[in-house]
Amino acid sequence: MERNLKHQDPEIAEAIQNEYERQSTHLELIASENWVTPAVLEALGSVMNNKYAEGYPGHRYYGGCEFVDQAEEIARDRAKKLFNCTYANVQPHSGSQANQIVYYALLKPGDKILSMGLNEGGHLTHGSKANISGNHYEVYSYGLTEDGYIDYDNVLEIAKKVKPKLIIAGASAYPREIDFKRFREIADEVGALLMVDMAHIAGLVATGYHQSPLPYADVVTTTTHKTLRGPRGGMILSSEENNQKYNFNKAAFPGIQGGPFMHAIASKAVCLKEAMSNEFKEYQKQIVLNAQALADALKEKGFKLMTDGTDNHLILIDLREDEMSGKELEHRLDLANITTNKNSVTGDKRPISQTSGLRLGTPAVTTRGLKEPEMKTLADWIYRVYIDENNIPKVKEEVLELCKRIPLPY
Ligand code: DSN
Repeated sequence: MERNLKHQDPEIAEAIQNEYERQSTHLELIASENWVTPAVLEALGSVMNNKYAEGYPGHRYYGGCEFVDQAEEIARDRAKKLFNCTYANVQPHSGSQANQIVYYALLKPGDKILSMGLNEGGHLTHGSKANISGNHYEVYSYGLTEDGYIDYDNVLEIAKKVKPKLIIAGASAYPREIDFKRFREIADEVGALLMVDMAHIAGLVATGYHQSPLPYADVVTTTTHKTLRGPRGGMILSSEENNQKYNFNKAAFPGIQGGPFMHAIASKAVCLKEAMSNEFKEYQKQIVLNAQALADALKEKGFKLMTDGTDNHLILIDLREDEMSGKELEHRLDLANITTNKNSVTGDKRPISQTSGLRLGTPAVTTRGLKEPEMKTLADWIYRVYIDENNIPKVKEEVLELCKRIPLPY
């Protein structure tokens, strides 16, 4: 059998090589992306891909599962140890699937959800009309203060009025620490369940750089590929007691998913082991230091930031009062080999296709090896591109120089 991709399928080999070139010659500031280690990639591209294993370790619907059982048990044990909980399901194919599984376990169609709105920084799967969650459930949204902080009093006020079955905490674009204890108090006051989607901050939670939601939430969902720096995928964490009560396992399989991706599960196990190391802890610390250095440097250049800064890995540039939209700034930066994404911000008057925010994140550039001095340089480049598009070619040249000086880790 031909084992060489380049020989067997030159077109796809070329697309992969081009993507590698793109990643090595661009600075990745998308807050949800990262560069996994070779070990994570090796497990992902392994023969585990070839195995069907519907069910759970020890209870499968297929023969020959002894080694995939081994991998899944290791992954579950590591997830429980890392996040200090008694239940983990590592089968969700993604964060969206993890959320859908939890809804299926906890809710009936028509039940009420209270979550952060998509335009405020919440996630599509937390009840957006464009998503199944927004159609199957009655969704209410809580807002942010004008400068972008979660307004906990407003959450409580709406919760008291609406009496939701489920409150969701967690966001895709929120630069500050989330007070999960406060969310628990609100949920208790109105008799709601609390789900936390910690996808963006899972790496910070694992290493103590963000309060853990596990002591407070009835159930926690996450992706494994953002700050946690693993393969693309999802996980559900809770207590074994809650799994007995709500049966998350059954909601995952056969409720929502069929065969689990055993290659992804093996790879999740590798990333969870890495996340227990001192090196990973240092890495998470640097993510936050870099985000804060970038925020400070952007402010020095005159940019307005939502909440005026950051506690975590991401920054939201506030363009609500600006002539330039998030889309235009994203486009200009793209031309200078700096990859970002436009993002709606609270009170945004521009349509979602334009937006008045730009989201920046430091997980991937920190993996690459950039530190505080480079964050100053980045802010300078962003400013020069923003102020005059004629600066783009020169900035691109400088970005390419930096990419050569600090190459990708492999
Ligand atoms: N699309 C992810 C993000 O960029 O935040 C969330 O799923």
